[in-house]
Amino acid sequence: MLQYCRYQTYTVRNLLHCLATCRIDDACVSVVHERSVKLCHLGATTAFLNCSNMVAAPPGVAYYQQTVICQNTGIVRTKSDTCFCPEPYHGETCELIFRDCHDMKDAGVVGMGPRVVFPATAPAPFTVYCLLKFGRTFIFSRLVTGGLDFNRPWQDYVNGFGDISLDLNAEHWLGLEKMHHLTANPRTYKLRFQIILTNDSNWYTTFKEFKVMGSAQGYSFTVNPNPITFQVDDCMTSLVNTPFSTYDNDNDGSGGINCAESRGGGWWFKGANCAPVCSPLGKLTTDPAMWSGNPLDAFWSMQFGMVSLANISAYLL
Ligand SMILES: [Ca+2]
Repeated sequence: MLQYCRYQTYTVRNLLHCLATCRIDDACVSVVHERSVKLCHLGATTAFLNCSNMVAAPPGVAYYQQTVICQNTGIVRTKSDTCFCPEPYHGETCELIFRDCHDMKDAGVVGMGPRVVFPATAPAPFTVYCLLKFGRTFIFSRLVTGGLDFNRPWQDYVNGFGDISLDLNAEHWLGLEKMHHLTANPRTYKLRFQIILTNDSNWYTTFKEFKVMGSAQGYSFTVNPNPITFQVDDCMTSLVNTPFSTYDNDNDGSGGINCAESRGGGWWFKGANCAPVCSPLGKLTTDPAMWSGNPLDAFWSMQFGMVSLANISAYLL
């Protein structure tokens, strides 16, 4: 005769109801369901283990031994007794959390596209664009010929805009609040700009120890002053501790000009000349003669010569 160790008995509609009752009870690891009387006995241990209060199961019971308890809304795969974990949770019982795309890479997740992460300080999980082969968490991507308008107000830059689920190009701005929570993770992040020109050449600049402060600091950032690579103009180190600016929230420190307005996009602008003149989100001149060195260009370097920008993105490593 089947025996089990029960600690709680409920009246239930059916076996599924009995299992659901077990799943929301942290102490429950097994159930015995008596169909005829609609009783569900919850067990604090699996039925085949010895325990002090074993009772004999009545005949005709449906018995289910759940050997895995899934946390964080994970669902038990009853055939294999493993957990199916919704992102950002993973691990044997969904007890681990993906804080960023790097965590996913470390866990063996592959591919690219939108994934759900949950940084430790964030109030809720959110979606980022991941390139998992390299553990990249994108913070923005812009196609110069793309359709996404980057000339937006403060709240859009705080919350993020663009739809990263739309396509592979995933034009978007993740949002300052999410950047803040991501870089508040214990991991130290590198920030890398990737610039692709219309001749398909790739350019990178990588900075160490990038961290975006919170709203109280105007979402200013800190970064190690020594870039790892330096293929294009350094547009970051002189802007450390500079608050973010948009056309409707001018924090560029110059009373005579609104840099975000004149450049057509939000950025960490500073000073009367909005230096340094490499906002990746600014306007792009339509005059080819002006492509090299025009302060209104989107992201220029003398090294680019007459070749224009096709895509610029930035990601955390
Ligand atoms: Ca100003």
